[in-house]
Amino acid sequence: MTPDSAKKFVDVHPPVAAALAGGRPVVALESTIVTHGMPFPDNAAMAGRVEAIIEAEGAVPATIAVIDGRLKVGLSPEERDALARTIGAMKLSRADLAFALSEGRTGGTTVAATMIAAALAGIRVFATGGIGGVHKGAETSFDVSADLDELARTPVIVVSAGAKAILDIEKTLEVLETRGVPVVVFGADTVPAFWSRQSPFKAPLRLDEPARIASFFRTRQEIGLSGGMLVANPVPAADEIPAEEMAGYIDAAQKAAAAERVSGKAVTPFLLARLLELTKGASLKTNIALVESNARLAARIALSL
Ligand code: PSU
Ligand code: MN
Repeated sequence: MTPDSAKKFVDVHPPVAAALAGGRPVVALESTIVTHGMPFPDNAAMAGRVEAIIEAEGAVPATIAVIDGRLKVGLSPEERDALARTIGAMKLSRADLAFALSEGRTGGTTVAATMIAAALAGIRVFATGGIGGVHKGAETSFDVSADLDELARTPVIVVSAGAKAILDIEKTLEVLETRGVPVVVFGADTVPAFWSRQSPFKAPLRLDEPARIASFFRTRQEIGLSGGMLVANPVPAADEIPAEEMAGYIDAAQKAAAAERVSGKAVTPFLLARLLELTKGASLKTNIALVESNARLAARIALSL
């Protein structure tokens, strides 16, 4: 698909179009976190706050979603709120993004689908919470997120808090390395584990300034390497849940998923919802804090680019 043939499916929100035309910084945001990752009304509040943070940093936010078969790059506050309230929205990745467009459906875009849309629109920086990765037990379930392949092929910088600790972080790092995806930890020597600042795994690469991340991305493109880059930004210390404490909850959530035979696309939303109950809301509070922190860093990288 060439960007030209894609144009008829895409609505670029006017402030986003103006920023892109003027060469001003834009940060893409995903929407599966809105439709499947958090309950209403926290999802709506989070989506608004994250956009405000990006604006305060001097960049233009572009939340990406599919609404009634239109690929939206940037939403109005009304569209954002309506999406947050939508019941039964699809969860759209590379495999089903075009299905939603062709069938006139509504859905949240995952990291993979948001990267595709961002690249189509000419947006190079994208902020999310956590990426999908290799699930624990993938050696029998084969559950490996399409986000990893997308990082390998689509030229977008994805700012995350690492891979969710519900995943097998070590295997996720192995796959990223195999596919040639740089993993840059921002300001730390170990890979963060989403709700927690630390994991046992050493940072593959470390950079401490947004401008250096922008420069690294530019250099990759200048030497002709295709594909994206993962930035892992540890959750702010004040908001973290220690890894030992999360481990017990994650174990319980995983046992529940196995007992209820949850599979495929339903796994990540199921685990997140179960953790929200088990932590009595603490996991959600941390999730919101880390998305906000990632949005701030993404805006600073976009400004440097
Ligand atoms: N991080 C969150 N909440 C989410 C997700 C990430 O805190 O809902 C979503 C992202 O959209 C990511 C997706 O791309 O989960 C991964 O799903 P899967 O494991 O099915 O590929
Ligand atoms: Mn999966």
